[in-house]
Amino acid sequence: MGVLNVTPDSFSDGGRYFSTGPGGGLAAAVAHGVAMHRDGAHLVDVGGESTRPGAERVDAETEAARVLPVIRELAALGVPMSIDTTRASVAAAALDAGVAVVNDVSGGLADPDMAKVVAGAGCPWVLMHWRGHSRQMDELATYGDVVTEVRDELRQRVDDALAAGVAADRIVIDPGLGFAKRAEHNWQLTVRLHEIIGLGYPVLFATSRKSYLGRLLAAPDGTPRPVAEREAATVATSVLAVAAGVWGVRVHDVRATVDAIAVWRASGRPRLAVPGVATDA
Ligand code: PMM
Repeated sequence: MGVLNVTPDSFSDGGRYFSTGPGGGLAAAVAHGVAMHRDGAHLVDVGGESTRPGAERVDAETEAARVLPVIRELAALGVPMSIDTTRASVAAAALDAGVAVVNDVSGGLADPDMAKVVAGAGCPWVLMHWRGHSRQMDELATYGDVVTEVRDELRQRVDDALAAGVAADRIVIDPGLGFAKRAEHNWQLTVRLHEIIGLGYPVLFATSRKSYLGRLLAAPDGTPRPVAEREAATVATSVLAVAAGVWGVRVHDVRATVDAIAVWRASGRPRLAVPGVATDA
């Protein structure tokens, strides 16, 4: 999954593909979506609202006005897409305009109408682990055992989706790295990713350029590695997740991760050993 944020303020690519902004953002956004598809993205994930920690919300009309022109053009060019939104109205309009998948970072919690839209469309729905909107999520990062709690809360999101009429084979789950999670929580979810996979649903894993990687690679004086220089770490975390058995990874630089996965495949698709589980090697 390749990231296409058409926002003025997303943490990594904010402003670059801002479709309603000055300087021909629409053409740049469409060209970037096409390029990611050509580089091997099975889905281009179009988002019109920044979810970076502390971000203020935009209204639904603004969000839709950002994403719909991009989606229409990419659909006409045959690029498969997901819509990164927590709003049912934006998801419905994006589905009408040609997206195939709804990627909901709130796991259905932010908008009670989302389940209805997804069930009606019969489309895949990515349910991410979420505890609250960006402005408050840092204070919600309190856990006893983060992996157990994320797993249990994801199971609840899945049960709610099933109860709302979403088919089990349409559900994808995501532990939501960086969303109400500190660095140590993200690493625990990486080390014990098999426990999330063990829920029995396809898993999406999204680490791309996130701040915990910047902190891992900080300079000796503690300055975090800049966003644009976290690519090797992104590739490493994504390949580890693929080797653990995830369904997909969400990245900004599609080519680098696709190349690394090609190496993993050519190497016989080595699997990470899971504690307590016999390998089939
Ligand atoms: N992270 C971001 C946005 N959307 N969607 C899913 N399913 N999982 C994520 O972890 C996720 C997401 C934030 O990153 P961005 O600002 O670079 O898009």
